[in-house]
Amino acid sequence: MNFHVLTLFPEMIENGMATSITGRAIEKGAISIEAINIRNFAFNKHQSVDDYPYGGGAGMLMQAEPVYLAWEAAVAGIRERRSHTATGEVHSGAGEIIGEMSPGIVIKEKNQVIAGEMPPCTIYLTPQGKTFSQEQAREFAQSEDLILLCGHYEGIDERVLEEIVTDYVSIGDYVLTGGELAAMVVMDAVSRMVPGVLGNDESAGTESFSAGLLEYPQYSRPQVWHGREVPEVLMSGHHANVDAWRREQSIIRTVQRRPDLLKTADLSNKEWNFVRQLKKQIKEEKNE
Ligand code: 6GU
Repeated sequence: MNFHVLTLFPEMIENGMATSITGRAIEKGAISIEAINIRNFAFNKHQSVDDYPYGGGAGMLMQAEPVYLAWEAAVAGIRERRSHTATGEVHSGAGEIIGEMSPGIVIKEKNQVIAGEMPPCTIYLTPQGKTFSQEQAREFAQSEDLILLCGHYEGIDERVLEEIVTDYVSIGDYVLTGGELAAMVVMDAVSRMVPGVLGNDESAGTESFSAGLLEYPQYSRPQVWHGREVPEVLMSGHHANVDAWRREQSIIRTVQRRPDLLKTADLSNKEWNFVRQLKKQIKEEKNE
């Protein structure tokens, strides 16, 4: 997975992703992150990247041209790398199409990419986008390259968005000062779906959220802390009982904290009855 981030603050992206699991994934080569500074593409008279909005109003807008040139540089880099990858893998013929690699890119001859290629997925991080989800993270993880566009000021000239953006993504209903943190949220969630990024220990529990239930509570040593005991069943060594207890705790927690998730949960009839019972109990407690 190769991330290409178009931003006015490349060091924020580089520093933010260099730590912990994503940092290790970069070192291992399971993911790569290229932060492209939009300011390097401000070739106009004043080397500016922002200007006042037509029609008036507060704040400044990012101009179309520097954003477009930064995007073109990202796409050119992707095509260049893909054409190299193609040589050696694809046997060249005399002009006819001889193979297909990296979705949408058709190889005609050695090192030659022809028309019909699709530009890579380009994500604009904006509170006006579709709310990001685990499902979307899984979809994005199928791409070999993702371009992420981070806005600043009051937004970006609409015309360049129309030309380059394939997906509008928000990370929640609140407003950030810029798209960088949102881009890092997306890259983190996508990265952990990429094979080789998580170790075996870390990948356990990955699917619980997508199954429509929250994770069960967990405990480690000591057995008593601040007078609080670890639930006895977890000390029993009885695996079936432990699994049953955890499943029940997941259901209780989901009903209490995120009842909206239950819509997508796959529960047995017995468990749905348990959910009804829990909901009734919560309602009664509220009325007391
Ligand atoms: Cl993706 N960008 C910005 N600037 N603010 C946000 C957001 C994104 N998602 C929620 N708030």
